[in-house]
Amino acid sequence: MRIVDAAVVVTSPGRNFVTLQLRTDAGLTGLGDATLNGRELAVAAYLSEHVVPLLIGTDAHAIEHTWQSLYRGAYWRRGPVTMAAIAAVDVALWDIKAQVAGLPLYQLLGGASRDRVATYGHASGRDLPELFDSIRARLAEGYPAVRVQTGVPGLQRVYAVAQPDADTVLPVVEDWDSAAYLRHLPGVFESVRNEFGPDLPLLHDVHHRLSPQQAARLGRDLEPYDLFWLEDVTPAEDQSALRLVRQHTTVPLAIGEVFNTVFDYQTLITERLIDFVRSPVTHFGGITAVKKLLDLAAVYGIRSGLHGPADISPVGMAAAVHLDLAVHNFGIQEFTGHPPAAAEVFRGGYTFRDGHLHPGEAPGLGVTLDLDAAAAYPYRRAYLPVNRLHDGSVHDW
Ligand code: GCO
Ligand code: MG
Repeated sequence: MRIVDAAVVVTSPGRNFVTLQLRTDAGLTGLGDATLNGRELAVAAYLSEHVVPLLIGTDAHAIEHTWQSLYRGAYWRRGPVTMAAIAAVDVALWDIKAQVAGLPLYQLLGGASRDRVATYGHASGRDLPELFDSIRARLAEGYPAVRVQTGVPGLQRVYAVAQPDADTVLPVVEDWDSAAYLRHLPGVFESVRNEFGPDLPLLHDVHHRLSPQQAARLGRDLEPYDLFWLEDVTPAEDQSALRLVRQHTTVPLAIGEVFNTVFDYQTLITERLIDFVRSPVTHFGGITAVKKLLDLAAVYGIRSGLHGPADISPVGMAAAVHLDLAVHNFGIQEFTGHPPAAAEVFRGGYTFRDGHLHPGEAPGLGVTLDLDAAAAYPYRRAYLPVNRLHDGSVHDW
C-alpha cells in the first residue's frame, strides 16, 4: 500500500489547527496533528515543501522506517517544527494501519490496560472566590483532578488567569514577579485544601519561571498540600537544574510539554529527577516516539501526564487517548476540550464522560476531517503571550 496524496490543512475554528491528511492507493486516509501554537504556518510549510514530496510513493505500512527516514534523513534533527511535522506523518500512518486491521488504534499498541483515561481540567481565578468557583465548575463537569492557577497581588496579567484581548494581533504582554508569586502561592493552596478537603488531586503549572533555588523553596512550601504534581518549575532546556530541586523537596515533578525528543529527558529519567513526562504526541514525533519515551520512563517508575491543552487538536488528542489507554505507566491526561466550532471540522473521536476519556471502537484514530467545514474557518495569525518584569525586561513565559 503506497502513499499517493497528502494535504496540509490549516483551519481556525476558534483557534488555529494544522492537520496532515495522507491518502493511499487503497483509498484509505489517515490524519495527523501538526499544530504548533503561534508557529502554525512554519510547520505547514515544512510539511508541504520538504516532507510531503518525500512521502509520495512510499510504503504506508513502513511506519518505523518512515519515522527514521524523516528524523535521520533531514540532518537538521529535533526542534518543535520538525518534530511536529514528523508526528503528523507518524500518527496518520498509524491511523491508516489500524484502519487496514479494522481495529481501534489502541489495539495495535498492545490493547487496553485500563477501562478509561482519567483527566485533569484547568481552574483559575484572580482571587480565592473566583478560583473556588472555577474549581467547583470543573468538579461539576466531572473532572477527577484539577490544575489550580491563581492571580498574584500586584500583578495585572498573569498566566492562565488573564483573559486575552479580543483581536490582538501582536503578543499579549503579561507581567511577572517571582518573589511575589512565591510569597502568595502556598497560602492559596492552603485555602484550596481547607475548602475542598484532602482527597482532590491538585496540580499546578509554574510555566518554566523559577531558578532552581526558587523552585526548591516552592516545592518545600507546597509539600503540606500534597500536590499530584508541580509542573515545569524551571526553564526546561536545563536538565541539571532539576537535580537541585529534587535534592530539596519530595513534591512530585512533571516536565516536558516543550520537549521534542527522548534526549531532552535523558538525564531527567535516568537520574530519576522527575515523576511525570508531559510530551504530547503532537510535538514529539508521534505515537512511535512517545511510546518509546514511555517505555524508557517505565523502567524508572515514571508515569505519563501528556500535554493536552486546546492547542493539541482533536486529532492529536485522539492519538494521546489511544496511547493512554494502552500503556501500563499511564498517570493522567490533561484535557481542556476545544472551541465548539472545532467539532464542525473534526468529527468523531474520543468521548469525554465523568471526567474520563475513551477513544471509542471505530477503526483507526476514529476522527474524520470535514474539508468544507475547515475551509470556512481560514487561518488567523496568533501569538502566545510574552512575560515582562517590572523594569520591562523579558522573563520566561
Ligand atoms: C499546559 C500548558 C499550556 C501552554 C500552551 C502553549 O500545561 O497546558 O502550559 O497551556 O501554555 O500549550 O501553547
Ligand atoms: Mg504546562
